[in-house]
Amino acid sequence: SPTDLKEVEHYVKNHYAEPNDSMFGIAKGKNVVYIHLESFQQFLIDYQLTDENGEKHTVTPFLNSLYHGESTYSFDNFFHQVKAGKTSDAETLMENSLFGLNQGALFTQMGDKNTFEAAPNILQQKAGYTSAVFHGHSASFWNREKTYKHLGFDYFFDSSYYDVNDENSFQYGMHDKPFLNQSVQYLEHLQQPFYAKMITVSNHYPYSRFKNDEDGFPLANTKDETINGYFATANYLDTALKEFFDYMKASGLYDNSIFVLYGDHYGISNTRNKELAPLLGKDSSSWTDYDNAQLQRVPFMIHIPGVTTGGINHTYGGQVDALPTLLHLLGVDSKNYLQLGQDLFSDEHKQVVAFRDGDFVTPEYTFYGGKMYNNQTGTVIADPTPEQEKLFTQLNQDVDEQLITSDKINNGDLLRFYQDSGLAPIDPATFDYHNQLE
Ligand code: GP9
Ligand code: MN
Repeated sequence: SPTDLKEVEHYVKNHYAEPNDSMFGIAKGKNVVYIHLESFQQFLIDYQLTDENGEKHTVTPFLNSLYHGESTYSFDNFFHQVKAGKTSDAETLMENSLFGLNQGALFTQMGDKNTFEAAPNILQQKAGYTSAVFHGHSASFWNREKTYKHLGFDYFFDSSYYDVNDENSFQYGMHDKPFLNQSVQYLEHLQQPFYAKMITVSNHYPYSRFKNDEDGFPLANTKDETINGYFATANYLDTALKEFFDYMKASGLYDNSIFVLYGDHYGISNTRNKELAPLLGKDSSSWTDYDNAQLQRVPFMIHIPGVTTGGINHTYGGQVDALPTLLHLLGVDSKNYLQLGQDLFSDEHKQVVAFRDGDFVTPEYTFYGGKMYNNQTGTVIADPTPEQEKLFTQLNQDVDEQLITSDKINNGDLLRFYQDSGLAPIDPATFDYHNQLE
């Protein structure tokens, strides 16, 4: 209702974080290539897997080089915020700076009904961007085809645009190397500047070996097959990305593009983490929910060729913060949009990261599974001081308010009433993803 919209607008105004002057517009006019790192957790970065001979193997040498490079703004306290909608929830968060739903997936429940003011739409209307999604799987998965039209994506290259066969694919679509290889021909033909998203899948559960993975990265040696395969499929993704960057350089697109890499959600679920613990140098017997929470970190890296002021930023944030961060780098102020995250580079960015179920993490505290932990010790705070009590109440309120505001917007389809963005409404019926080659 209009009253709900007023409350939402009030929240958004109060929560807005001003851009950082030194970052605003540094990537203005550049192509944006989003790279979705399937099931990729932060602990893989810089990880070395020890094989049965005691030899160490770096899992993601290419991503590590980006992560540590001077042309990449990397984050090491960035968390996924998805729930049951998994990949699609990550997309919801990254494209809209809104959360997914507390139950089920927004893409399937509302993706083909609601009004959105998503990244492709904003960038098209405010900065003349063309937008496209690339994904070597069927268009109907997660209701993507319909949802992307509502998000304003101009193009969607699904598996029908690729040469897919039994050898180069599995149940979730094409393996990353042929997928990225075949994507470049389409990418090259997009009108620039473009906003493109590459959704990888090889590093998807069950992380099993497949034909043509010629690298033969070793398996881990635990009792859990899922954990054992995870490093090898992540390594395959890493090699695929290295190749993709080489194609981008060869095509001449690299210098005029920025690359935003993000992990969508965990790959190893909490029920398996005790088995994973020894590989992380931890003791399974003392593993707690505190440790589970810390493992919800995923990569967030913004690689800007030519820039030399990158580095590892320790700011706490989550996927909801990605869009305002990106818009500001592109020189588009997020002020007038109903976005719930905050620019990670802003001095006003509040370091409270909400999980979808109301748990949260801050630099000092972790609230997970109904318990409050001290990050310094990793132990439960059994007797909070009065100041802590007050702070925890405040943090809980902040988190609830953000989540409730998101639910109000989505459940009430409130963006259909919103006027102040200055964006013309999009007509989903104008997009045809089946005849998009000249
Ligand atoms: C498949 C893929 C997987 O198209 O994006 O989604 P997930 O199972 O991770 O939600
Ligand atoms: Mn996923």
